[in-house]
Amino acid sequence: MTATNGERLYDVIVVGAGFGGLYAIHRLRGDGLSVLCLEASDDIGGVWHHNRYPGARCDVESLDYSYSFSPELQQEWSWTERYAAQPEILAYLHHVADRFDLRRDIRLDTRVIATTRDDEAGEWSVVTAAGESFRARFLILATGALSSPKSPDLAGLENFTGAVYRTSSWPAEPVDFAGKTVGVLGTGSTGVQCIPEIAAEAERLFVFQRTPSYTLPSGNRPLDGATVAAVKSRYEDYRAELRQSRAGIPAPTSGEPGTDYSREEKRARWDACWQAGRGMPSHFVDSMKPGPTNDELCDYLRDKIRAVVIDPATAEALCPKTYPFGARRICLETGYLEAYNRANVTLVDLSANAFEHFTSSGMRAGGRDYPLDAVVLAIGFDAFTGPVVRIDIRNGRGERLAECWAEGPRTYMGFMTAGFPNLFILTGPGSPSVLTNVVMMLEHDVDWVADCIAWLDQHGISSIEADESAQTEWMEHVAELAAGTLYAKHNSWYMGSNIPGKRRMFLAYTGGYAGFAAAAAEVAADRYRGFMVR
Ligand code: NA7
Repeated sequence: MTATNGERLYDVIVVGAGFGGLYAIHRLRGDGLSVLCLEASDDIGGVWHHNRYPGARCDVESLDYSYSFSPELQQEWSWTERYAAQPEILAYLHHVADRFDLRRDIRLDTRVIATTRDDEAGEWSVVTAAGESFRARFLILATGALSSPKSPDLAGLENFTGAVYRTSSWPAEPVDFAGKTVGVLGTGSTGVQCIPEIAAEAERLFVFQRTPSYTLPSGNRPLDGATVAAVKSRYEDYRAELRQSRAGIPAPTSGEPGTDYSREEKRARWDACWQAGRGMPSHFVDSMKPGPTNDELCDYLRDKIRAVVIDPATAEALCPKTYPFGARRICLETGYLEAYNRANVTLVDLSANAFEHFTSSGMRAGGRDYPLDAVVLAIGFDAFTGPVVRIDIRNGRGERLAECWAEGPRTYMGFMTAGFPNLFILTGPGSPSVLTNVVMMLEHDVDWVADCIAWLDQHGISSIEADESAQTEWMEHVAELAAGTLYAKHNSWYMGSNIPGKRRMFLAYTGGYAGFAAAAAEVAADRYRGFMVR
């Protein structure tokens, strides 16, 4: 097809070649559509390409955090660990790209910086950093929820003459910390993963902590043949069960509230979860809700920290006290707490010794200088909206999406935002997104979008967009559900509160995968109720 300006017109342009983008190419191509995938990086893999810091690992089990669209792929790929490390996940994505011959539709080193809708032509014009332009009838942002790193708002960092590493864009070549004094900033999921690895290598490690995290032992281990074979023998049924769940991951539960049990009985149950590396959040049905069971679980987890970390002052500083378990993302760890028992590791509590600035040779906090050879920034992401608004997206009326979202993102079911026809977002704000097994969620969203495009084409409809009132209703529903959770009462990247100036609101749908998928299917079956077609 040819665009109105004489360029080639693709049916669909997909932005991003991570888990979502790769499956989108496969599915849309299978539907007979022409697809072009534009990827900013020099290779595929999305966040799994960039986040190659030491210790990087998924916090969803590998047998679950993998594609289900191909039974053959599912059978032929064998994960080696319960929680796959970054190199194995990246190798899997490369395998998928090769096996399904996806690379021929991907342009690497092609960063999309702007896109404008031409309403008359019914085309999206996409402009890249190199000044190239491409056109398509539909645009799909497969840009991920956690792919836009938070900018380092750290005074004096530009004066620091040592090495600065960002976990979110770790160098491809090996980094050698042997003999070095290293400082790590950030103790979220990423910091918790890389700190034990760096501690084992560096001469000296200072961990600069602003807010401590609740951590659970991951219970990671090599996957034995019998476990893998048991899942593979019934993979379709297993996936179907996950699709009926809240988060798309197994959540073993007693089905009972903790309030039915004494403190000692609860602690005995939690000890079993701690040993197994499984089931802590879900064992009691009220563990993750405000109330006495959650309060007791917080006490239990703080006692665990005190039991593992030998130095009492360090243990106390590592105990989260300003927010409850479940209000922020739970961090799975391997050797994290134990790392603080090493003679070469020092925790610097920035809540008591405030960060002042970087110097040419290190960092100053709480009136003290910390000489450093290298700094590792594990300071997080501008979640959900960052990857979308960093592209200059304009509709046919010249309105910028970033401005439309200035008071917070607005979508209908995460898929589309009113006023921007034929622009789809995978795992967009207002969808269950990062509260689920994201691979399952992405497959769902790709299928929903592909089915929608197929329906539009069958009916000779050229344009679809979210209806403003359906969108308002959806966002109110999202806010209403979130208001009853622990998340809404505390600060985290889920709330956008880690980014200065970002509107504070809960950015995901907390109603769970199964309910969301059922609602999305119902909307589609009802001729895309809540969307306007032309
Ligand atoms: P997170 O969970 O946002 O953690 C970032 C950490 O960095 C957190 O401890 C922050 O402290 C800290 N931080 C951020 N800015 C600063 C400054 N300026 N000074 C000191 N410390 C700072 O990001 P992660 O990458 O760990 O995890 C994100 C998700 O990615 C993860 O859940 C996985 O799903 C994948 P704060 O809490 O703001 O006080």
